[in-house]
This record gives sequence, structure tokens and C-alpha cells, in this order.
Amino acid sequence: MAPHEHAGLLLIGGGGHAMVIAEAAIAAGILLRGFLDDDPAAMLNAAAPRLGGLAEFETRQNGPVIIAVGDLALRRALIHRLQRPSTTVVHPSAIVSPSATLGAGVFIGPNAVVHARARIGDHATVNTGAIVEHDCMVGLNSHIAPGAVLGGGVRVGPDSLIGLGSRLLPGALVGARSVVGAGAVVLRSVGDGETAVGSPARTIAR
Ligand code: JB3
Repeated sequence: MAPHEHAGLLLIGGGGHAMVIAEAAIAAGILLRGFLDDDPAAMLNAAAPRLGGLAEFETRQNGPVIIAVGDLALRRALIHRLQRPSTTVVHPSAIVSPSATLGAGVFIGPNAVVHARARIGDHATVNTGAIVEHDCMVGLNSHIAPGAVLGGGVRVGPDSLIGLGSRLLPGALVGARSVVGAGAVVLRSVGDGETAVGSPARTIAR
């Protein structure tokens, strides 16, 4: 390994989500070291060379790292293999309340808002333009997709996907490994492992 590879942020993944994180990191002034992806043709940009496949994950953990694939199951598997705390990347256009807390390995995208006393768990994503209102809790590895809105005090468990443009009313509860479909409006709750869609959201799969 070349000496310069020790410096800068390592992205695990080289697809669209990694590109978004790479550009956010650059905008935030974070030096990129490179990325890992099994596809030899994967390319982020000149500032982040491909350093190898995902199998090299374990041997490349000697610097700052962030999991940058979108798939929640793959992310969870990678989290189990992490041997060090991950870096949190916040796009400079995002608004994060001083009373909010962000875990390790979190990504906050452009124009996202994380309001007062919200708690974002390790490895969670608040993607482009999403709004997480005051006193929300977002669990480990959950993904708040672009444009989703969580009203005050909403709780989302671990490994859940809150779909594009969905709305969760204040105080709503979403369990672990749950999916809220794009555009859904959740009035009260979505149970563990359930998929809910529509307005008002109804469970269509468990
Ligand atoms: O919708 C938005 C804004 N973003 C999506 C994001 C959350 O998830 C985006 O549109 C994509 O749908 C997805 O982004 P991601 O994960 O970057 O997807 P993609 O561009 O397909 O790249 C995923 C990379 O992860 C691929 O290059 C694969 O090499 C790798 N990958 C995915 N699944 C995997 C596996 N590698 C291995 N070894 N095993 C897997 O199961």
C-alpha cells in the first residue's frame, strides 16, 4: 500500500450512493483516499481512485472509513465486519441542530434538516432534502430517503427504509427492518419487518 493511501476517507462502495457521499465529503473539505467496489469498472471521480474489491475491506481499515452502499442488508453485513468507528459526513448545505446528535458513520445529504434534539443512530442516512423534526430517533443503519419528512418525535427502528417523499406524522412509530413506501403517509405505526405503502399507509407485507 502506498504511504499516501493512509490519509483520507475510504468509501466502501463505488455506486451512485458512494458518488453522492464522495461529493458531499469533498464539499465538506474531507480528503478522499479512494473506494472499494467489486466492479472493476466502477468509478467515482478523479479524487477517489478504486483501491480494490469489497473483499479488501478488512485489510484497509487503517484510516477513516464510511460505508457507502445503499443496500441495507449489505450495509448491515459490513457494519458487523467494521473494526473501527466510522466517519460521519455532513453536506455543508445541511442544517443540523446543535442539540441533535449524530452517530458514527452517519451521512447527512445536501439540504437535509435534522432538528432540535433529534438522534441519528450509527450508520444511518438522512438523504438529500429529507427533514427529521425535533425529538425524532432514527435507528442504526436506517435510511431516510430523499424528500422524506419525519414529524416531531417520530421513532424509526434499526435497518428500516423510509421511502422517497414519504410522510410520518408527529409521534409515529416505525419498527426494525421495516419499509415505508415512497410517498406513503404513516399516521400511527408500522411494525417490525412490515412494509407499508399508500396514504394512509397500510401494511402489504410482513
Ligand atoms: O435513491 C437514491 C437517492 N439513492 C440510491 C441508494 C440509496 O442506493 C441509489 O439510487 C441506488 O439505488 C443505491 O445506491 P448504490 O448502493 O450506490 O447502488 P449502485 O449504484 O447499484 O451501487 C452499489 C454498489 O455496491 C455496486 O457497485 C456493487 O459493487 C456493490 N454491491 C451492491 N450489492 C454489492 C452488493 N457488492 C457485493 N459484493 N455484494 C452485494 O450484494
